[in-house]
Amino acid sequence: MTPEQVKAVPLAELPQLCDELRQELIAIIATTGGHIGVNLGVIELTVALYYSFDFPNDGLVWDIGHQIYIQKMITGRLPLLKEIRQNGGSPGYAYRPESEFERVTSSHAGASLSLALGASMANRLKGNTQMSIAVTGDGSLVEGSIQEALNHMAADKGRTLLIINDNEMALDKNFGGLHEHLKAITRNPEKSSNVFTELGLQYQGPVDGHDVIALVQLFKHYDKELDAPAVLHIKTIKGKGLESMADNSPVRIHWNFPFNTETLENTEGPKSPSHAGAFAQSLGELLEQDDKVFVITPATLQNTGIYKLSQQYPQRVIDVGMAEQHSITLGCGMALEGIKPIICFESTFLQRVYDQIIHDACISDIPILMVAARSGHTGLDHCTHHSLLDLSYLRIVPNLRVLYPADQEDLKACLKREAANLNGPTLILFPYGGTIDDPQQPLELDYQLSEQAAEKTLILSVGMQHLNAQKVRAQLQAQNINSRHIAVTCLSTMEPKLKALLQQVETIITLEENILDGGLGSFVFENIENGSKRPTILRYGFPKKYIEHGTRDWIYKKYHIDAESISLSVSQHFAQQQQG
Ligand SMILES: Cc1ncc(C[n+]2csc(CCOP(=O)(O)OP(=O)(O)O)c2C)c(N)n1
Repeated sequence: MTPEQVKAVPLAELPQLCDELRQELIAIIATTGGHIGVNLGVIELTVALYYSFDFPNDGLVWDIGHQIYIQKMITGRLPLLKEIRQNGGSPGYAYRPESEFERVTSSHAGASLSLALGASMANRLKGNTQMSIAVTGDGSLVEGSIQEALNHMAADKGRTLLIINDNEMALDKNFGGLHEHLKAITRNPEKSSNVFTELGLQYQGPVDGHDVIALVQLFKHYDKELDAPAVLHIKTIKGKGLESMADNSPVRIHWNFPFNTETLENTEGPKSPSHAGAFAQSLGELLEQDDKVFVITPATLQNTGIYKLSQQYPQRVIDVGMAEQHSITLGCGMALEGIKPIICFESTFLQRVYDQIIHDACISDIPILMVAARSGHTGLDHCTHHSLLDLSYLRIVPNLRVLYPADQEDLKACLKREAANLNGPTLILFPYGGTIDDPQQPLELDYQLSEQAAEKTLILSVGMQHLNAQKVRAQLQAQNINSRHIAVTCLSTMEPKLKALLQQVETIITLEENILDGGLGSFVFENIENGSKRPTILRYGFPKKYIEHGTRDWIYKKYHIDAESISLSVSQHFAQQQQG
């Protein structure tokens, strides 16, 4: 279906079109998995927007970009929706290269209103009168950048419309001062003032976000009359059409694996015990043993594995909502008073707090422990969700201790050790998913090195790449090339015994799930001392680009960082060396 075909539907038949889209969406997401709830909630909104405005001539930005499935369906991309979350398939979030209707590539909350306001100001400068629309959820409304944009928008004169899609949910039930305020407005719609009108903005709402005909009438009115920034507050039901799933599990209705449409049972699930599970187990023990330990997370209880702990320790596991920057500095404040804050992030969102880490925590050397789950490639998630820059931008921050435990056992030990000896800002990273293959042999860890004589060839790995490192080592062994494999876990300052080893070897092979620029290979290079005989460093990691989604196996092969590709490349290096 195309926007022109939507516009050709008689107004009275729009509810029927929405019902058909709803049934089709459920059938598709039941096979692909994905963000089912919010997309079921914005069917009428999306149809009404496309019916009333002229996109992409008018501007539309969805905050986060996880609610664009209907937009895909009505902008000629139904076949692509059926391929989301597959190797080589269409991404499950907004993706600019895919269509002129996707203004940006995104999955992080908070950017929509600044983008819309910027576009609106630019249009005015050019003498154009297009509408510029941002749609944000009530959970994302908390984000600092949206608040900054709201403040600015109140001082602007353009045709910018902020639509708040209030379904009273973020990942789980929403909470907090703004949430209570939206609820109070909903209870008492006659009251003429609220936070938006007090800011000087036009406000309308709350409006039934499932009444597609009323929405069209409202949008047509805005299109004709709007001459100043406005806020439209709509109420929707997250998961409309799948209420029984929504009622039973707010978290499943947010994002779900493929499921059976009759029984609503999931037909797929996680494939192996995850690092997040191991982390949560160890964190639970810390909470039990030490009442000075407090956990903070910015709306990422699920992906960090600590959801159950938040129910067990409601006073000491604190979800601050979608407020990444605040979460770090809140932890610093607690640490000033002798509390041991453990701030749990999904690694991709840690990018939002670089200055809080540097300025609020590290310059003052404040003892906080940050833990970031899903560092590295995050599989079938979006290119914006991978954390392939982690080593490059974090290991260089002065005063920050950066650790990347080698496996799940090491992660548990690392958490306990660091929490017990916390005397400065510390960050523990761990990867997405779990370890499917067990290491062939016990791992040699950088902080436990024996004085074993150096081999001429050293293989160094970070995180799950230790599995491939062991395979590469075995392959070399088969070619009579002896090597030693060490898992590097401390990325901020190299362990002294490892540093000493670097000065003695001829070849160093580094394996990492990070871009090569600034990653493990660079760390090794920086630790070769002036005057040492320079070893050859063979580096294997991702190129400096935004990597697409895909299963780890598929992506590793595509970028030649799987065991076979690395073994082949390393063997070619040694063969050339022998010839030369
Ligand atoms: C900066 C950032 N922090 C956290 C997330 C993870 N996340 C994805 S969706 C979501 C909840 C969004 O709530 P809301 O904006 O109300 O949208 P809806 O409930 O309609 O899905 C969260 C926390 C994110 N995408 N971006």
